[in-house]
Amino acid sequence: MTAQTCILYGAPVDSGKRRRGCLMGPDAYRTAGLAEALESLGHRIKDRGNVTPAAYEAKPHSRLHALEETIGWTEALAEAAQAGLQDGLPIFLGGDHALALGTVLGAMRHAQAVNRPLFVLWLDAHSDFHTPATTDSGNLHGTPLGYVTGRPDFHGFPDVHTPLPQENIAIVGLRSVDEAERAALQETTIQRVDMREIDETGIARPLARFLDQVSAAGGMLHVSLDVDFLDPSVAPAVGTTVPGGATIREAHLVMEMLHDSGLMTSLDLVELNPFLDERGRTAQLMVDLAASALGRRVFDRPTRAY
Ligand code: Z70
Ligand code: MN
Ligand code: MN
Ligand code: MN
Repeated sequence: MTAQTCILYGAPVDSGKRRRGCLMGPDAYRTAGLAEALESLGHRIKDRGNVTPAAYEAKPHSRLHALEETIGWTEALAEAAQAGLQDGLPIFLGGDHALALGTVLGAMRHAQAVNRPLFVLWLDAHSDFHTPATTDSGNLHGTPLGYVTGRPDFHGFPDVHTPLPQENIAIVGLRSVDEAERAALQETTIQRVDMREIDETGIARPLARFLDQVSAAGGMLHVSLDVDFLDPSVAPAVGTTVPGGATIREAHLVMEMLHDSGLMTSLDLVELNPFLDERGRTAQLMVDLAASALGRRVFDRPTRAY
């Protein structure tokens, strides 16, 4: 296995929704032993501590929650992602999913600088494809895929100069999509793998299809893992529980396939709310999944059967 330089960034973003607690995520991951787990796999670990948002002035809004703070996080995390990608494989310890407004933007800037295409694997119950104009909840954690694909109405956010091509995105685990998102997604070439498809074909087949596409294009791959990709019975530490999610085994398989592909270049761990956890089990599961993505395995298994 190739040793990597894993660069940990705490991203205690709690502005993407109203229920508080994701700001405790970075400490929970450190307490659960993320650095030690990756180190034991032979990787070099650099923990750069927690990112802080760029200066902002909060204003009251009728619809959008914590808009200015989220813009501040977007600016700071885009810079962190760009810096991290120059030095190794950045891992963002969230924080809610609004952090991906910044991390994916930074990954896009980096990919453009090195002249490689960027792909995004979004492991989530939700599609997070809203814009500030279409969101009913006003929660900006529901918007990052809308932002990076160049949808309108992200006033005040850093300019997305070259949007991410829709066909470079796969969302896996879908089971809660708002009507406005569904209508907009239907018009796109974003690859959508819902729980029905996972039940019908297994999770390996659609994932392998996507990884083959990334590989053929010589692409970089940003992976954004939302805790609610998992079923709430095994991952209770999340504000928006949606029943019918991925099992521990499906999630580990995804991570093991990502490792075997050698394609992952950056990783978000998002939406962990330690205030809602049960004796740290969700934080521990997320650490174990990150370890699988970085090479932990039971046995080597060189051939792919799908
Ligand atoms: C809903 C909204 C969302 C994550 C919840 C939910 C969005 N579509 N995203 N949890 N990670 O409020 O926009
Ligand atoms: Mn408000
Ligand atoms: Mn999400
Ligand atoms: Mn979600």
